[in-house]
Order: sequence, then C-alpha cells, then structure tokens
Amino acid sequence: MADYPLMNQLLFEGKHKEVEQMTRDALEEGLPVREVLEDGLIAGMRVVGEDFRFNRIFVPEVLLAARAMKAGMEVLRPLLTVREDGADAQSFDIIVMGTVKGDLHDIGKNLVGMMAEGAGFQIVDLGTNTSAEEFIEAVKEHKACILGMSALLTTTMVYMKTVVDAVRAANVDVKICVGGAPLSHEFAEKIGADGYAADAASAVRLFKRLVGTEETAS
Ligand code: B1M
Repeated sequence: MADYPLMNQLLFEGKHKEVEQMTRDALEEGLPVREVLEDGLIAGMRVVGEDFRFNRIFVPEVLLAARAMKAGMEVLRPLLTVREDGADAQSFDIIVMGTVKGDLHDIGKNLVGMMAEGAGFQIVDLGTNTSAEEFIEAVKEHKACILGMSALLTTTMVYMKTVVDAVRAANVDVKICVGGAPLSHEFAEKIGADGYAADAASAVRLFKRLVGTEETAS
C-alpha cells in the first residue's frame, strides 16, 4: 500500500527523486493512476499552497516542490496520455493550450493537457506567458477547435478577456475554455469564454462536450 502522507511530505520538501520513485512504486503496486495523482501528488501540492499563502514557506521552497510534483507527473504521463480507445493519432481534434501572459504557473495546464491527450485530443502546448497574438497564430496554424487558457494569479486572469476579445475580433472560429484556481463559471461567462472547468477531469468533459464527442450518461 502506498504511503501517501509520506509522499505528500516528500513533495512538500522538494525531494524529487524520492517522489519520482514513490510514484513508480505506487504504479507497480497496481494502484489507480488517478488515485496516485490526486492523493500522492495534488494533495501534497495543496499543503504547499496553504503554507505559501500564510508565508510559512517562500518561492524557493515552492519551486522545489513544483519540481518534485513534475517528477511524479512525468512518471504518470504515459498512463494519462495513452488513448482510452487505442485509436490512431491522426484524427485527433486539436487543442491549443497555454498559460496566459505574465503567468508562469504550468503544472495544472500540463495536467489538463495530459488528460485531454488521453481522451483523444491532440495538444499544442504554447507553454507559459502566452500572448493573445501567440494564441491566435497557433489556433490558425494548427486549425485548432479549442483554445485552452490557464491562469493561477488574480493579476493575470484578467488577461483572458484580452485574449477572448482579440480572438473574436480576428473572427477566428474556435471554442475558448478557461481554467485555473482563481477562476469561476461566473468569471468565464463574464469574459465571454465558451466554458470553464475547475479541474482536469472536468476540463476533458468540457472539451468533449464542445466538440460533440461527450459520452451519453448511463
Ligand atoms: Co505561485 N501562487 N506564485 N508559484 N503558486 C499561487 C497560485 C498562489 C495561490 C499561492 C498562495 O498565495 N497561496 C498565489 C496567487 C495569489 C493570487 O493571485 N491570488 C501565488 C503567487 C502569489 C505567486 C507569485 C506572485 C509569488 C511571488 O513571486 N511573490 C509568483 C508569480 C510568478 C508568475 O507566474 N509570474 C509565483 C510563483 C510560483 C512558482 C514559480 C514558485 C510555482 C510555479 C511552478 C510551476 O507551475 N512550474 C508556484 C506554485 C507551485 C504555486 C502553488 C503553490 C501551486 C500551483 C499548482 O501547481 N497547483 C499555488 C497555490 C495554489 O494554487 N493553491 C500558487 C497544482 C495544480 C495541479 O493545480 O494549477 O490549480 P492548478 O490546476 C488545476 C485547476 O486549477 C485546473 O485543473 C488543474 C488540475 O486539476 N486548471 C484548468 C488549471 N488550468 C486549467 C485550464 C483549463 C481547465 C482547468 O482549461 C483550459
């Protein structure tokens, strides 16, 4: 049985090699990938966020924890990105994804990208600090059907409206989805986005709904 509290603690301490190894061990034990992600990695990062908020830790410690989180995510990547239906990569709907201008947080965006890949989408990842022009250019170049934006700061989430306005002004036919910790449905609606998702699993459901491939509820 995986010791998730220990894994959370090691992530908190930024012990990336140990987190990577514990992630591997958990998978080898046959534990569900979503459980390892949620209980082993995301739960640890949640504590980091709390302590950061109350100035009990600072940017250098958070950077180390982020490195440990990413090390664990890399182990999970092949399982998160493998297509659920085993289909060929050529026919994928394309999603252009990026963290908005001024914002360097990319862990959540990467997770959404991995899970969307696993659900059959092809991801064009623009990374962080992405401008409206870069989003538009990439959507046009890759003929994307969805533009996904992430923001983790209250100061950068407002840039999403700049992107939405620029996309509409350029008459680009693409659905715009937004996400990130400080956002809400209300915010997404206010800026004119086509959808908001609070986490990676609901982001994938949203993407499927927008391209019309959502499974019917059973
Ligand atoms: Co930053 N940081 N940070 N940080 N950081 C937050 C966001 C903060 C809430 C911490 C806090 O105070 N508690 C706070 C923001 C406060 C605010 O704006 N109200 C903050 C701050 C202040 C800052 C700096 C300004 C600190 C400073 O320099 N003084 C600075 C800004 C730098 C910049 O961007 N310009 C900064 C820097 C950093 C690091 C570089 C050290 C590091 C980022 C490393 C990296 O990403 N490569 C970092 C981190 C790690 C965090 C916290 C601790 C963790 C974020 C994270 O990765 N969470 C964060 C605290 C927190 O969020 N509670 C914090 C795990 C991840 C899986 O969750 O990203 O929420 P999340 O993604 C979720 C959902 O939000 C959603 O799905 C994901 C998976 O479930 N989602 C989408 C995300 N994007 C989506 C897109 C979608 C759909 C869903 O559709 C397209």
